[in-house]
Amino acid sequence: MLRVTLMIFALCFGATQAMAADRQPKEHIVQVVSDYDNLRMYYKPKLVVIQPGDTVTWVNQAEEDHNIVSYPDGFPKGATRIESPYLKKKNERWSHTFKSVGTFEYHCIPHLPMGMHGTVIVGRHSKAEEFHEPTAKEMQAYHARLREFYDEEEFKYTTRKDRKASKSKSPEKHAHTSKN
Ligand SMILES: [Cu+2]
Repeated sequence: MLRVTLMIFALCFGATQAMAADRQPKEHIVQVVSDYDNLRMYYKPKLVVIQPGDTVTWVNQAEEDHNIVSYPDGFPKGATRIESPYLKKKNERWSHTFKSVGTFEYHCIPHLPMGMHGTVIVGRHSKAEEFHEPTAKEMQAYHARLREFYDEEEFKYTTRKDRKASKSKSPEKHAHTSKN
């Protein structure tokens, strides 16, 4: 893993001007916690702030099915969406090296209603308009994944755009203006 990380680092190095020349890429560990006593499933820490080229490794703390999946509109434009396979066994791990700057919002599909979500900020925060805008096809695929666990009535996922639209319908005035 380290060798691969270093190789990616070497490949990206020339293009990533923001990265300090003397900085080595780091690995950040996020524990994937199943707290059966308190009926909670969560990522610990819930937020990691890293630099481009760093790797985040999620480690399953129990024998429980969890995954790490980006919301369709929860990652920066031009970046790769993250979706892990299921971590099933205790100590099973999955790593992702983040090359693009911005905010990545993710969650665990089966435990989303329990609030199992997390955030990775790479370099700096994304502005709302910098997030990936999902295509209809991507939304369909994402809803198909959710339907493996929930029916439509049980779970509705709205995009950033939907939320913005429903917000602007309210009589409340906002200072910002829309680009559209
Ligand atoms: Cu989970």
